[in-house]
Amino acid sequence: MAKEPKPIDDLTIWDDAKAMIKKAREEGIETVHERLQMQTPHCKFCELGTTCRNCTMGPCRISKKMPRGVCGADADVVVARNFGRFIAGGAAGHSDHGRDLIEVLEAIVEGEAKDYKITDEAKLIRIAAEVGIETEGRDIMAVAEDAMECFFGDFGSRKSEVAFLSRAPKVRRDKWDSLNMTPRGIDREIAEMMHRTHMGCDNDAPNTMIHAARTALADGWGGSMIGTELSDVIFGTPTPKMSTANLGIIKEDQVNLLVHGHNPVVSEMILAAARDPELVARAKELGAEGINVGGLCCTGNELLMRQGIPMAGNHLMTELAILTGAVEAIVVDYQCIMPSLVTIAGCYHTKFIDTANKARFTGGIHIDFQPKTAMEQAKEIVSMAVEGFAERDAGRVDIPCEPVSIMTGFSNEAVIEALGGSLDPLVQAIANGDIRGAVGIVGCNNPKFKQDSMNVGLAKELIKRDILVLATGCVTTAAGKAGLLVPEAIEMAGPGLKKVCGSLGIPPVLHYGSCVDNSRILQLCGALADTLGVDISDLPVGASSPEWYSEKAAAIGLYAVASGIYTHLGHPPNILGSETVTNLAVEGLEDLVGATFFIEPDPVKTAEMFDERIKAKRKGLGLSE
Ligand code: NFS
Repeated sequence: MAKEPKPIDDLTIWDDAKAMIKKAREEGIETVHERLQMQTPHCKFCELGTTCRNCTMGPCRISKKMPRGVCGADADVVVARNFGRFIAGGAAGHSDHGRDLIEVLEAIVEGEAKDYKITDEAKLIRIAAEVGIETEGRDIMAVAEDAMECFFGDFGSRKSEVAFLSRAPKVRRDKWDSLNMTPRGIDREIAEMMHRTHMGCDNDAPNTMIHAARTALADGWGGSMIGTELSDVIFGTPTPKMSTANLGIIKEDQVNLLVHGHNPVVSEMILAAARDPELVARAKELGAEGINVGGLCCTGNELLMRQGIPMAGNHLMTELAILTGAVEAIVVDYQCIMPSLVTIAGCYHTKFIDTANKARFTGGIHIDFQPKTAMEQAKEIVSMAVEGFAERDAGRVDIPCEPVSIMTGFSNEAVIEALGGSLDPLVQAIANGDIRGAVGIVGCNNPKFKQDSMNVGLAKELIKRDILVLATGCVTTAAGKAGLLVPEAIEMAGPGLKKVCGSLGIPPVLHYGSCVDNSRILQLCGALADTLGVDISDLPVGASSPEWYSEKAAAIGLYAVASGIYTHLGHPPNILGSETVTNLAVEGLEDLVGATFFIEPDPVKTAEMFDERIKAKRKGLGLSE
């Protein structure tokens, strides 16, 4: 590489990551950090969002010198179109994941998926009743079938709104109606976004942005929410439990299998197969103490929430986990999986196994995972990992640390139970100022940031100010590694939060699940607003994705804002080439939906911004400081 590599201390806040980056450099293995450096500086037009590749009269680049593309589109139109498609990509990812859960439910109903079952019948009945399905005295499979039909219907074009929109306050739904922002069907809004951004269609940037918000809402209150709720129905609703995190969860004396991706349909079955006595016996025959399943990214979060498996790391730890030299297999489904993992796995004995036809990796071992044959295939995968143990080169193993404890499992159901059956104690604590407000910190790592410096820095600053933090996705392991996900972390919190969390025995940063589980936070906000008789935009709450990178994170940010939640991003999406779009995002949306984005790379300043907002919202509700 021509450029001098960046000092390792600038790349991450973690010792385990530093040790593995050092090892990668010594062994001549390239990681995301070197590739970012090679790609820098990035194309200025692309950064500003002013490149258009939507037709072959172009491609065009819009600038002061060349203010219009061949078709006549200006910077506003081009930026809005690009952003709209970016959001559609994110909404499609989450929602297609949600659809996969409906298909598993369908297979259960039809008796075609013997390895899956309805684990939480009470939750199925509850959500079915919520979406208007008759449940009294009916067979659970009949209820499941109706729920399946209802949710499949949410993806289509025959409804005026998706079913779970009933969880949003009436004032909010009226607002969406008046703005043409009500999500009608999930696939419909995504397809319409592709249509609108075809050359010659929606050539009015604000109008395109409104539809982007509608598409994002279809994700948050539709596809993601269906994904979360049906995962709970099929695999169980999370309850609080303890686990561990960081690269130290990888065990020298065990077969290590890491699950990576998003959908619990694959990873839950892998975990079950890893407990198969025959496979465990075979692992022991080969000299291992057992089979250890560790989590990466969001499918890790799914298993952590429900089964308490240990977490190896978040997005920027995925390459580094393989560098321990002790991972027999990395099993992936889809989303957030760097194709570089195949290459790095190839530098070791690690088998890279992909399981989804819609996410295949050249050079990976492909298993076409189907609900019908799930356990059989999961055993085949685990068996590959077990046999791989014999190929491990002990001389190349380096597990850089001991794991730290974390607490997980905070579904809304679990929180309400901990509160004694209703949200009232939480409302009380907010009203008396012990909890001044709440912020969800969600999403990714991005090598453009010192890994987890923002994720952790912001969480610490907020809890100090008695602002409760809900963490999901890749922020989870960040918070966990920083010691924020254990009850003892109340020592880092302000006096009010310390009192409330201390009395409940919970951490001041609650692990709320994977990225699709941000829908849990939406539901909670809806319920809080209803309890108080106000709109979501009146609540002292916020959302943040400090180190975001993905289309999905942008969709999350936009559905949060469109739901009335003031939302922080650590760096801007590629929209700065349009003043109209930028101003709408950071200002204009306030008048429309009662919230905006704000962009701020510094965690302390970000916390101050949230603090100000929360003060104002508390005042608006007539609450004292
Ligand atoms: Ni969500 Fe970010 Fe990916 Fe999960 Fe992690 S990178 S958008 S947090 S794993 S989806």
